[in-house]
Amino acid sequence: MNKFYVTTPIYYVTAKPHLGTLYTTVLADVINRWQQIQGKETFFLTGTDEHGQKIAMAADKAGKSPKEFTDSFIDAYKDTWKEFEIDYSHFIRTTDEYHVKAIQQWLQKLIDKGDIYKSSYNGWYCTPCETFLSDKETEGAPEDKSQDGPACPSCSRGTQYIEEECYFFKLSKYQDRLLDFYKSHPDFIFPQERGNEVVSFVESGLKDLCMSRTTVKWGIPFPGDEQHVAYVWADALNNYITAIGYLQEGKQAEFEKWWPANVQVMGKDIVRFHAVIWPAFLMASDLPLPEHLLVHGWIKVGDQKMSKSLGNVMDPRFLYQEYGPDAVRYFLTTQMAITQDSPFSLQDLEGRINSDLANEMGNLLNRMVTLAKRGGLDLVSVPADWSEASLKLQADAQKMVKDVQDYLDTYSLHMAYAEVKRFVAAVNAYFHAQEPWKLVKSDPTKFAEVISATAHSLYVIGVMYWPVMPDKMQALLSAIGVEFSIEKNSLASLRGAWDKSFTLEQVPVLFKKIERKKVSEEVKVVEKKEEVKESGIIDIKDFMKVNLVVGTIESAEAVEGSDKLLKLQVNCGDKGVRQIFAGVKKFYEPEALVGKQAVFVVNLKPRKIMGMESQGMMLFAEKEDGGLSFISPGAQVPNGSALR
Ligand code: ME8
Repeated sequence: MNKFYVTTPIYYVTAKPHLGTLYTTVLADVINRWQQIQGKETFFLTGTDEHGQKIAMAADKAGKSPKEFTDSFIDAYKDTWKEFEIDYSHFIRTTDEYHVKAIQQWLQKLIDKGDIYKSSYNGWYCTPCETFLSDKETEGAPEDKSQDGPACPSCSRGTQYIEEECYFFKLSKYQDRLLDFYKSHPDFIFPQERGNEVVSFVESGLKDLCMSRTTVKWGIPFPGDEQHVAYVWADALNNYITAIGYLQEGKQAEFEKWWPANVQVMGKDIVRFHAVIWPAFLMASDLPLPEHLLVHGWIKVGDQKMSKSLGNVMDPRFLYQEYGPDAVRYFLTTQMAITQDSPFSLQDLEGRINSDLANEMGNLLNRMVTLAKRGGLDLVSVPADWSEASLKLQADAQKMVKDVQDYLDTYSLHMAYAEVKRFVAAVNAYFHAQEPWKLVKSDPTKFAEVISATAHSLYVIGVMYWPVMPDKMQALLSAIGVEFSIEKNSLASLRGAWDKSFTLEQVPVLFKKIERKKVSEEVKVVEKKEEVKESGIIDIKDFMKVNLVVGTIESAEAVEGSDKLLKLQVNCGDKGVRQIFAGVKKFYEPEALVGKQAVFVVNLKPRKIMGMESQGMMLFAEKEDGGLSFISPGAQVPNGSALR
């Protein structure tokens, strides 16, 4: 099969994209490009999920119609993907007309088949996840249904009780077929541990799924019963087939060409939807199931998942401007282990840029080209003989390519690229051991051989890293005279003996070393004092606008690169755990603040500090000596207590 179809989830457009959504999308892009250099014809789908209660509520809060609201974020998604070289084939929006029509036809098909029936639903619902909780998940729910219900097992937020007429999908009917499928396809889900969780969930028993809502108006009208709109996941999951022509006139051949998907990439929050409901929908539609699901862990900030609702998201734009797209793509692909949750920090990102990219790779290219040119070697030809060390390097390159291929067959991206990184280190070791700076005078033949082996190695590195860093690897390859194209420089071009000639060009600065200074400047910009408004008398209404609460500082750490800032995690009770920056490094050791109650403003517009959000302000009193002292209540009070 020479085709490859890869998808990302379609993201809820309640805000601009963030580092978490970028992570998934970069992984899918790397997979897509990897397939391209293997000579496959590929289709890469991404897009946005635009219906449902969550979007309707967010739009309402913003004072916009749902469509106006979702429209306002689309450019931000498309621009960010463009900046990060995300080469998608199609961007689907679930408000697209072809999708809406296909969903209505699909629902009708299932109604006709008897897989959808009308009844009524009552139970607890999590709006942020757009999920109905199972019986097991609602054990211990409050008697009083008007209260917030049990915490959602996925996002830990409160749930609401709903009671309404709805259409059900006979999910329970597919329980045995699903279990048989998992058994006969043990590699359906990568990594496999995530598959085990799914099997035990299905084994514990599936209930039929509510497929429509009457209390939500923002959705696809249910065929034949316009009081109902399609449940948002019933609408969203099918994007993977409507985008390639499912149930659209004249598109059957295109649909059959691409479906089933080879791999569908997602975070672990939505694995149940994709590994249980989605396959059951496909079974009911008599369609084949996707080959694989690739399920990755969270990008975390401290102990928390990075998420729009927690407000701790890192803005991809900041990373793009500060570090460039390829370095960020490199970091996300190679440093985040797909199997686990991984913390993200700018310090780690800068560390990798400086050591892996600027030192190891950039310097190697630079030193090789500079030295070769100094030795008069603008054209590097194939030597008559390869030394033992060069043959060893060549064998190492072949092995590395094979190992990468094996790892990528199971979508172990971070493991695969760890092999390329190891090879870069091996080439550096070879280059230094050969001491070409001495050979340039003493043994020009050997010198030319070392340069050729290094140029061949850089060629292999350039092609192998192209899926991760398309722009920088094209620059690397053109420095050794290779105009990159997928057809000419595919994986196949790396196999066989080393027989290439290279024309050495001027070396670009591939990756600039990051000076910590740069980050401090950023901090200074953010720290710049807001203009103080002319002081004057205010009335009580003005005072009441400021939401002051007591919170407990759960953790505190110094912000590296800043001589002023401490980063605090503050438990503000029902106002949540807030990340708040305070410019008091000079006055307090971080440990001295941990466990203390203090006063915080919690309705300030969030500010970006080093790309992270500060979600409030800690209050201090000025001391006589110019120092600052925090303000605490006279007695221990519950977190979130208001000041009046
Ligand atoms: O769930 N770390 O949309 P969504 C890693 N519309 N990945 C993260 C992340 C983090 N901190 N935060 C988000 C939806 N993601 C539905 C999907 S598909 C038919 C419908 C990524 O906007 C990750 O891929 O909440 C996660 O699964 C997805 O964003 C959730 O995006």
